[in-house]
Amino acid sequence: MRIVVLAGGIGGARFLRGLQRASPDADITVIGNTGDDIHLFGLKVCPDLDTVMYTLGGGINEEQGWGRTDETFHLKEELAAYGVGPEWFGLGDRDFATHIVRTQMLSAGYPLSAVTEALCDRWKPGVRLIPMSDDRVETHVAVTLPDSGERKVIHFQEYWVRLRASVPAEAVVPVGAEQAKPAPGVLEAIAEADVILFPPSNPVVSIGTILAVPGIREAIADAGVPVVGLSPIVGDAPVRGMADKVLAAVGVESTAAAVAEHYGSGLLDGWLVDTVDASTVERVEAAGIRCRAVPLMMSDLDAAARMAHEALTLAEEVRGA
Ligand code: FO1
Repeated sequence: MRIVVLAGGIGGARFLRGLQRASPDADITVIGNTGDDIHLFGLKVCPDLDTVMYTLGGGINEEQGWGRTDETFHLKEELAAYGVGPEWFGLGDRDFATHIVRTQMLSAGYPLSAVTEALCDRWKPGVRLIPMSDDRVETHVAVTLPDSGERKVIHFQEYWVRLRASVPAEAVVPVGAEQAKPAPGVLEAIAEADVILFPPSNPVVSIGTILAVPGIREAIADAGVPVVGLSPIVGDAPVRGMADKVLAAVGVESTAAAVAEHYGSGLLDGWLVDTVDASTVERVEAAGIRCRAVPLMMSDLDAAARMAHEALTLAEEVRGA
């Protein structure tokens, strides 16, 4: 079975590990979000691609869900001693190596998709990981700074990591997305898929950014195969992260049903909500999306595998309908 998964960072990566457990023989292609990418110290950092690569390759810091295991921060400390920041973004020594290799290859003229493939040669994640685009896309967030009252547009990482989404996101803009082209292999993988899954990743800044690349949304809608998503919102709050902050920016309430409606029946065929949200199943089905309530807390690998199994079961149900 050929499965295509649109993935952001931690939620997407952990779901993918469950999917590999639930469907060990599946041929999985991951279309990774690159809107979180940031240039720091002259290096290109791709947090979501790296989170998927390290998680599936066994190199992730399990506790925080991003960055490398067994990490040290000497380089960051040395840079700080020169007054070179930002200090708010935690790049470790082992992680730096990835960004150096990536930047070197990009400078030599390789596209990001080829660079990602080369990095994955080391990590062997067991999936084909493709960035959504080889073109530069950067998510920016419009905020009003609490101290100065100044309205400013800042990089997504500054909003997420430095400000911890503590001020309302007034707008979320995937800068460059409109001009971006899907990376080689993205549209082909979608066209050849048997099932397309949206893991419980952020619907605005992860999956929303991937869908903002012209051609990807249309290809998924036209694929003619079941498209099934899992709600990142459980009991009206995000399972992890601060998805509610960016959902508000696009006028979507922070509920499992509202996120399903936001994707819409033109895109989604099936939607899984948590058992605590069972009362919303009817509302989602009324929107033309087949819905089931199952446990959606990815507390460990077994739980993630059960979620993946439920998603594949719902996909088969949709296919047979
Ligand atoms: N998240 C944090 O909360 N603090 C950090 O200092 C931080 C550094 C970092 C470095 C490399 C990387 O690949 C990811 C990193 N993240 C960090 C996670 C990242 O900012 C976000 O969680 C994702 O971009 C959202 O998917």
